[in-house]
Amino acid sequence: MNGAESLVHSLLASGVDTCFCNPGTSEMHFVAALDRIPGMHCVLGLFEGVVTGAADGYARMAGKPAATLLHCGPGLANGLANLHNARRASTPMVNIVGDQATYHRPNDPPLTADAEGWARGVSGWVRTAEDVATVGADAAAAVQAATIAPGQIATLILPSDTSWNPGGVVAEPLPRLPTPLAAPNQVDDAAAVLRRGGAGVVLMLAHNALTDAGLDLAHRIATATGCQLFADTAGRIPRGAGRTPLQRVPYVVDAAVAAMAGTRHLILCGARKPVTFFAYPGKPTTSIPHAAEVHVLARREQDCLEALARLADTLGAPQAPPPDNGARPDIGRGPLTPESFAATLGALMPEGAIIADESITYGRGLGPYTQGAPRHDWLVPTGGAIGGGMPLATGAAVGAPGRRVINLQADGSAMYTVQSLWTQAREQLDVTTVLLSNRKYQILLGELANVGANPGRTALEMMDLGNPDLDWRKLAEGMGVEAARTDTADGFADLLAASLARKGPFLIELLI
Ligand SMILES: Cc1ncc(C[n+]2csc(CCOP(=O)(O)OP(=O)(O)O)c2C)c(N)n1
Repeated sequence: MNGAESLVHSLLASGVDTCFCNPGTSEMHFVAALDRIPGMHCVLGLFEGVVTGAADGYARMAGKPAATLLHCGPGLANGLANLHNARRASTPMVNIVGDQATYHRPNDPPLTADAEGWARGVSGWVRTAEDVATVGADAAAAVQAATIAPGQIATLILPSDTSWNPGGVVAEPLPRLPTPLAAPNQVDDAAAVLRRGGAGVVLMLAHNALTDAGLDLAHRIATATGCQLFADTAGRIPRGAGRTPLQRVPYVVDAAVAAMAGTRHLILCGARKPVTFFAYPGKPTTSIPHAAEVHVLARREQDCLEALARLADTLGAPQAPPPDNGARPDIGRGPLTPESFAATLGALMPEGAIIADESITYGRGLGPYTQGAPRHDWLVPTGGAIGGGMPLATGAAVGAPGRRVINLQADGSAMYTVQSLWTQAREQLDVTTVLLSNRKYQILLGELANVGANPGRTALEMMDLGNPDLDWRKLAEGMGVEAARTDTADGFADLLAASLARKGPFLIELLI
């Protein structure tokens, strides 16, 4: 058995059975091993940003890490932005990065780069395999590291001779490391705040508090005390009928400050204290008032769900009647607007839908329209690096077969990782892409004004995607995905309904 074979066997033994790949010469033995050893689902991405973003989407839905296969430092570097998004979502992931043979590296061949250095900025665990005999053990350690709560990226760099040399040893899976519990005083402090009355108290949830069990507990606590419930920017937010609705801190600073204005106490359950995306001249950088007190019910690496359960018990919060999320909206008719678009989505999205939301400006009003829709999960590119949406949708469809993925996708962001469509076609994934074609970087037009800059011709041209116009039907069809275009609310409703009734990927170019 060579090192590559021991690596594949060890990954499978540790429960990693899906690998998003973009290989090169130094990974040929790994690819050959994938061929010989059954059980690993290999998915090709035609750019590394697709590979890493898809591994992120997969893990968010499957609840376990995928592996990626990346080619040397530059291949890893191409995938960094979506690794950044995955890191901000605390997504578990195991990167396998092929590299020069140990004895060839000193010759400084062209693809030699500081792969470890590039990996370190996004990974919680980095190791370069040094010996064929321990490659299997390295793989098991990588999986163990990736699954440390709340989840992190583990990167194993694999010199090609550790891959092809004989003497590989399959490693047994390592136990999952226990998640520390919140200390008693963390729970007691939160309970004391809530006992004084929930008005002005915000409970902000993240990680495993954002599960059905966590939402039920939070609903009990909120019903008993009157506190408000918020979700932190998170990898996956469960939503829809019967589930406690959570507020989100808006992106726009003034709206964020307004949303949090009444906060006297902020209780963090795995969440970060909310800060604005950027600083703007003369504006605050945190959305909560300065006088608000911050309490930590659970730190991100602690068991947030368990802390929430102890808090509910300490408060004696009884079972509460199910939340009323309001009725599902009717299909949006009349002119095509963000509201009619949102209403149609809320009216038609099926039970179990997965929404991969990179709608940027056009989707800001989606929350209330989709709250009463059947149960679904909401995924966003958590790190603000655009180009995450299409890969997330692709990986989510691999990680949750049988569920329909709806990718709400702004056009500018789509162009970063448009190759995702090809993977969707090849894997025949059930993804409906709603391509929101405004032919501009609309958000940046707003940002230009927010920073107080003057919109001159050159500045405006840097935010204009027209001249030439992108033809999304041709782009999609050129990658094997059927597509149709519409610029009306009725047309959107018809196309969305039709796409949901079929198998495989479909793209709706919505001229907005
Ligand atoms: C990796 C990365 N590159 C660039 C940016 C800066 N950026 C933020 S939003 C944006 C444009 C988004 O345009 P689009 O996706 O078309 O959405 P719209 O604003 O039109 O709704 C850009 C370039 C970023 N956030 N991340």
